[in-house]
Amino acid sequence: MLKVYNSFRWVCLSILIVLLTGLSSMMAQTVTITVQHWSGGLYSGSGSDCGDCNGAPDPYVYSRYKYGSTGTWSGTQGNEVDEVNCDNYAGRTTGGDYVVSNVPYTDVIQIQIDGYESDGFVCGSTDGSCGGFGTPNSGSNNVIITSGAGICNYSSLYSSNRENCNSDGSTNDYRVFWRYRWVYDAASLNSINSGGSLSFSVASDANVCEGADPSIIIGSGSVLGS
Ligand SMILES: [Ca+2]
Ligand SMILES: [Ca+2]
Ligand SMILES: [Ca+2]
Ligand SMILES: [Ca+2]
Repeated sequence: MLKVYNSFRWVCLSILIVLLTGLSSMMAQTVTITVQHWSGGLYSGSGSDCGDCNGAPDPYVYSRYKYGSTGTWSGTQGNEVDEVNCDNYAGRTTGGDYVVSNVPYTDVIQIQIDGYESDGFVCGSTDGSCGGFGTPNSGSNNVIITSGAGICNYSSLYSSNRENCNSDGSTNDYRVFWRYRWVYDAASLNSINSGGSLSFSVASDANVCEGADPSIIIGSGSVLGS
């Protein structure tokens, strides 16, 4: 009899574990992130070639992003601006924000960098080419999404460095400044508008961004009209 009771107890315990596991995966919170290449350029770092045969250097610097667990690399963002001296940085001139949803709440943002110092035919081939995207040698990478910035607001600027890129007899280091923001997925007011319920114990229901989605939220937290 005791043996039967023990078996029954184990079956109950197993069912409970399965239920709890399923419940926790259903409740796994996801977020939407927006990542921006803010600016980029040559930095003197470990010894960039800061000269140019035609005025100041012409740094073309690119970045791309992904979230750590299962994301694929974003499109390219970057700056292509001539006559920018070392340790000066040009704002983004190409590519748009990387925006992606369904990112696990606990994930990280990763960055890769590419760059070269553009030269026309007068100066031979381009200097200090990285030859493609690669992992930063120093600076920020693998930034934990929810601890690097508060909900809704942009983070401070992060800086990430790709170093020792070499071509045409020159070695260059490149720096990218970037920032990001995040919000919870599943705008709760959409569901209440369609007859659903609103629970302030659910993170995605209790946080909406001023001036964002939905746009009717104003600074006081009031909901205007319908
Ligand atoms: Ca050069
Ligand atoms: Ca130049
Ligand atoms: Ca040049
Ligand atoms: Ca050259």
